[in-house]
Amino acid sequence: MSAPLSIAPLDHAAYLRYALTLAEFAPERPTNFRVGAVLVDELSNSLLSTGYTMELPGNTHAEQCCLQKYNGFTQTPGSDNTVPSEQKLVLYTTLEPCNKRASGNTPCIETILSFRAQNMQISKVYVGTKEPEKFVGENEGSKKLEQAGVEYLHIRGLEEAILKVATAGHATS
Ligand code: HJL
Ligand code: ZN
Repeated sequence: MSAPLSIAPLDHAAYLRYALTLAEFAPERPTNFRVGAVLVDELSNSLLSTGYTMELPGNTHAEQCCLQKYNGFTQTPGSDNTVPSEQKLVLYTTLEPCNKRASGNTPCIETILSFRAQNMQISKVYVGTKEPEKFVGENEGSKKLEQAGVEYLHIRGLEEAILKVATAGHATS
């Protein structure tokens, strides 16, 4: 997928709003959050992949779906998948990527960093809000990204809307 977008280059709030529209496709469940994610080449301003919670079969996260789909588009057996120098991969996600999952599944931080091992460096992660301390205590996702040299940027203004979508289906107390 590489589509021209009507989103202006570096309009981070617009990309996050787009990710939020994707989050609304996720099923409502009391045991996780509904999240949307978008992978963009920041240099050409092209959309590379999208994902939302449980888009792919199984108990999948938005970032995981987005990156797994991108891998599916680009991976040709025997080919070099290095990000060309004219590309700069950045990930937008409505919620801070997870560093620990209550299910014990692979956290999205590991998936994001594993892209680097395949020479597909994700330079920046733009996030709409931190993960609420509901399922796994404090999420250290942002810290782990920064420690690994991936820029982590909180884009402000959509927190309330993002949490409303993320927690739909949760019991109110
Ligand atoms: C992010 C997602 C999603 C979460 N976070 N960034 N993207 N669902 O698509 C984080 C939350 C975990 C719970 C339950 N949610 O999802 O901490 O069952 O959903 O592995 O810890 O873990 P599982
Ligand atoms: Zn995750």
